[in-house]
Amino acid sequence: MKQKNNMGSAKFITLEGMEGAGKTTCLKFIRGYFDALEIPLLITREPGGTPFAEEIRSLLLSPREEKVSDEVELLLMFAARAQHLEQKIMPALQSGRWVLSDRFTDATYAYQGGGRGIDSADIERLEQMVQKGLQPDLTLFLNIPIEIGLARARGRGELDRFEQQEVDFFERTRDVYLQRAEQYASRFVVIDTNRSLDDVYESISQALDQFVKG
Ligand code: T5A
Repeated sequence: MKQKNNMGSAKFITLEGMEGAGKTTCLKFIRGYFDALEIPLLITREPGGTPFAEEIRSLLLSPREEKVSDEVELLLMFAARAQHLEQKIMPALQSGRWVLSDRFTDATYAYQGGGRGIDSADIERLEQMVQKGLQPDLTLFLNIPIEIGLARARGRGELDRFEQQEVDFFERTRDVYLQRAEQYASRFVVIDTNRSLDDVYESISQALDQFVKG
């Protein structure tokens, strides 16, 4: 069931994707799409988005020898999200500005739930506490076969703490994304990015046209 963000006409869009699926590449295209329509769009990211939350991002992504507990990872994701929502996302939506977040809570269900195996009921409790009912209006999920995405991501150089995981971690992560895309079909659009960028951009344009222009 589609839930509204209750912020008047300002929309909350999220961009999700497997490693190497092309989020950063596609974000530039999406920015151009909204610029052309003269819709002011705040682009931000998770974990991160504010100076404090970006410090939490560094903690989460830096490779380290000490094992980080799965629960700590989950709590830090939501700690960063709480800060991001309070300081950046909610004020923007309340002022009528559209927001696009590069990753949001679907990533937590996918990576911490699917990848790490944390019970989704625990994630849901934190989601309710932190988001107070806020849900994205549209989620674009960039999907790619794991091996191809990892090869692309690894081609960029040094790997972060998540990119160092094994293939089966990402298989579980992607399974959850796809389950959520079915469960929340009214807000999810799955985009196959194992194609030329022109084809990917065409699919993104179609999804955005349908969402923005109805
Ligand atoms: N995380 C995050 C959680 O575990 N829980 C959470 O709750 C949240 C919010 C950081 C990590 O945090 C985890 C998930 C992540 O592991 P991130 O910064 O979003 O999240 O990290 P990345 O997945 O690495 O995202 P990026 O946008 O940096 O990388 P992408 O998606 O890999 O995108 P991009 O554009 O850099 O593409 C990779 C390469 O592929 C090429 C590009 O040129 C680039 O070289 N490429 C293509 N090549 C051929 N054909 C195409 N169609 C191509 N598209 C891109």
